[in-house]
Amino acid sequence: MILMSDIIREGHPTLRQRAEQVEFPLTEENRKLAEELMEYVVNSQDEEMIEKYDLRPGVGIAAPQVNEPKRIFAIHFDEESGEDLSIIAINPKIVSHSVEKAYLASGEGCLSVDRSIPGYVPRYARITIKAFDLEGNEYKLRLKGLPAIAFQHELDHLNGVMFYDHINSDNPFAEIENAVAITRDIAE
Ligand code: NB4
Ligand code: NI
Repeated sequence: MILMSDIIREGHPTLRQRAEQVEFPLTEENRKLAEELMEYVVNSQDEEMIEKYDLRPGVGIAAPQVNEPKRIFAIHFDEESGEDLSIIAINPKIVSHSVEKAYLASGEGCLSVDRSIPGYVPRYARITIKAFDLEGNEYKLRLKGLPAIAFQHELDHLNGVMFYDHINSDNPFAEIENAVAITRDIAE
């Protein structure tokens, strides 16, 4: 299982690299990697596992964060969170997006960033994505709200982009044109 000690932190060159496309059929190694990414996210939302392994809660994690520069990530929102999205995305891409932007009113955090960086992270409010599952079947989804924000945060990791690259350094909480604020209790 993935532990915090497996998660690389900012400053590590892999976090600034463009990750490689994944070939199908998946190698046993890549299938195991994808499944372990999902396992981490699910574990990180389970009080006992958090306690036992000192995990930092997350709703997503990308392969580069465990020093695997491959275009794979997992996102998981459990039922309680009111968002039902639990996906492994391989070779994901955004095929279209809204003009309207959105941002988390509470800002964003990252398992690879051990400091709080305040500020709005402008992202697309609604996106249509395509990705492949473990069997190599392509799937298409329309996402909005927190799932859309999470998908864009993870996709950024595959392109060597960190959430704070989007924050207006002069005025981190400057009003964002044509954007909607997403308010969620993100108990990290
Ligand atoms: C990715 C997110 C940062 C902004 C929004 C949120 C948490 C992360 C980073 C968008 C994607 C990890 C991956 C949370 C969290 C709400 C749901 C369900 C019950 C606790 C959980 C807490 F932990 N971000 N952490 N950061 N990243 N919501 N929640 N709650 O997930 O670095 O690249 O369990
Ligand atoms: Ni992150």
